[in-house]
Amino acid sequence: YKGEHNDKRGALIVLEGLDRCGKTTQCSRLVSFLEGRGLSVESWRFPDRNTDIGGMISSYLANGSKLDDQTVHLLFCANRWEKRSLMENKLRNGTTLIVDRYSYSGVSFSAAKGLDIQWCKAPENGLIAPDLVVFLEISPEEASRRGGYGTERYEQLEFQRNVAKHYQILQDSTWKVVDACLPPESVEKQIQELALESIQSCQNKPLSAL
Ligand code: DGP
Ligand code: NA
Ligand code: NA
Repeated sequence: YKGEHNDKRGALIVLEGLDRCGKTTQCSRLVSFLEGRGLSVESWRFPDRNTDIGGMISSYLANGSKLDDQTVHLLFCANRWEKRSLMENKLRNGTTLIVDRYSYSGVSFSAAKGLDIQWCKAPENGLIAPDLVVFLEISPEEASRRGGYGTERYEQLEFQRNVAKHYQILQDSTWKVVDACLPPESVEKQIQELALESIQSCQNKPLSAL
């Protein structure tokens, strides 16, 4: 006998957006909400700074190490690849993953530096495709006013404008755009509805690849 729970796969739900769009807060609120519904759910984020590769990324972001743009791009990507099989196991075992950033950050941030977008996309191919991408939309100017940027490498207005342009290029019909400037409770509610719908409807779809 295989319980109903084990027959259902989890959903891969990604939140994307510029730095300071509120993603991290919304991710944890969504996880609490889904847990409250008795669902099996985990909070993930990329970069995952807890691996060796993640440590290299973290030091790069803190401006502590100089690496060329291509090398950094491949490190971020490798950081997703090193979590791929665990991700697949969790999803197949019925756990929904709420992921703070994924390949879209990878491509947008690197292409914003001037790297060719197709070159950036290539190594992401084969990673698990999300069931839902929630894009928290905010203007770079508005984001920069939110408590100010920290000291990390990418947290600069001009660069974030460029990232925003590339997010726009990547956006497709599977993305759900949520206005990040609405009151937080309203943003939260919209994301909850999108997530529940995605968890429901992914049951009929096999896992697929980017
Ligand atoms: P976070 O921990 O979410 O604040 O992300 C750290 C910074 O790294 C943030 O400015 C976004 C950026 N970032 C996230 N993923 C990638 C990626 O795959 N490639 C590049 N180049 N930057 C990324
Ligand atoms: Na950040
Ligand atoms: Na964040």
